[in-house]
Amino acid sequence: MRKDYNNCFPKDFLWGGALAANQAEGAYLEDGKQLSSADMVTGGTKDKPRMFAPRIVKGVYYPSHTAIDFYHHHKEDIALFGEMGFKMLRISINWARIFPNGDDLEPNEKGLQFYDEIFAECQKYGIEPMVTLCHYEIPWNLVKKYKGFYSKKTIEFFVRYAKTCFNRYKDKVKYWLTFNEINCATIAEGGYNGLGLLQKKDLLNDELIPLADLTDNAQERFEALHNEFVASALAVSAGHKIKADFLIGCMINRITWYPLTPNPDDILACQTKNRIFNDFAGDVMVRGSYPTYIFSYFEDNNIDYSFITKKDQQILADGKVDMYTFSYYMSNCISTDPEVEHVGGNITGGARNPYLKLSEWGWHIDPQGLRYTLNLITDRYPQVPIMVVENGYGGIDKVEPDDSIHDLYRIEYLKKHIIEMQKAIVQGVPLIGYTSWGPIDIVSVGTGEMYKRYGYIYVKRNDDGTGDFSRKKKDSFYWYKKVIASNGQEL
Ligand code: BGP
Repeated sequence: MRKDYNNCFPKDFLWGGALAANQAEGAYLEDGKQLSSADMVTGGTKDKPRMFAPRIVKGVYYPSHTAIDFYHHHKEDIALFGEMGFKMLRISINWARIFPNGDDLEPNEKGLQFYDEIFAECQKYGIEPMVTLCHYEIPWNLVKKYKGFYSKKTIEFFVRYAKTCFNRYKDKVKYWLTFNEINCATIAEGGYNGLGLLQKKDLLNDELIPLADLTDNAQERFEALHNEFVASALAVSAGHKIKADFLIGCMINRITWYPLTPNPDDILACQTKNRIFNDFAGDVMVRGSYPTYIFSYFEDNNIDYSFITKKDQQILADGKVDMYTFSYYMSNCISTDPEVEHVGGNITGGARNPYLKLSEWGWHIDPQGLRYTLNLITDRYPQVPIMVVENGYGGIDKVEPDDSIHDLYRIEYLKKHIIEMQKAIVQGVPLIGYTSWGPIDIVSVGTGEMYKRYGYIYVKRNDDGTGDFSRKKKDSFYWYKKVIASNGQEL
């Protein structure tokens, strides 16, 4: 019998929110932590605006130097998540807290203790943690010494770090993600993504790197991505040995692409875009092998793929992920006509879809696109459960004189996306959870600033460095609490 729309979320559906260490924690050199790649990249230039890089605003470094000081406010923040009724909190562990230089032989106990505390707080409120091991940052030393994941050595360091976390937290954490939005490395601008794939030539000192000085080399980028796949697969296999019931997932940035017109040129261009950006990484990680279409892409782009060895192929086949997780903020259009209007940024940009509204950042708002994407994923990987681990509305919030914040646009955005998830579930999508992005305001990855806010909880922290870090509930706080309490029935 067809499921009832109003009552379709599974009883144990994992409602919650998602954060990343470098966008929230601050305390960037505290308790033994050393620099991470996210601490080191500055803004872009006027012609080449920054993407995925912190920025210095009047002497205040964003995101990771201070951020919202989650490092010292986590008890208060997790209590607020508990009050909203969260079933799950997705965080990332900052690798440089655990292995400050990346290649250390022993972990930093103080760093490990910090996440012990986080998980203890989660437990207090019955919140299931989900951990991303690498969310857009690696220890800076690995970038300098080894060129990040371009070196096979970094695979070894990542696996040591992953095993350390698995062993330490195995009784507290069941859900793990290896790399955040790993597929962004298929695009030049997303290539370094805090993963240290690119670096300035002749890097000698710990100097901040302007984006414009980063170099891109597709050969190195795809080799580094391959090494991440191998590192991820080795971690999956090691994780399952440590605890058989771990659920370890891939995390893909899904920007669903539509052809702007029925012109076959647009349709084929769109197919290529979807294959390389949306499908490739998931295919490797869920199916355990490189898809055939990628080889002609490599050949067309003069990429020598002899780095895919027999041994690595076996590692990929042995380390398939248990679940498919993804972020979804928007869809985009592809056009082969250079004259058409384009909106959005480097990764997030595409041809303007006349049927959709845009966010303040030029992102197409497309709730139905989420259902379409969920259906595509289910058709492609019917064997694994699915989670939406990022989705949300980044906007400019206004604090009223009485400290209230009426973020109805955010409620509207989330509500429409949740309705489409309902429909997808009714259509048979095995969706097990939803962690919306930035449940508390954090530093934006795209702008490096605070004024693009996603939270249900407002953080009084401004880009000029003012603000006392106090937290306030927005209207969406009460709304999301109701959504969770009613298991998605009251929207
Ligand atoms: C995703 C990242 C997040 C996050 C989000 C929103 O790509 O995984 O780290 O920040 O996008 O992007 P932004 O902060 O640019 O609005």
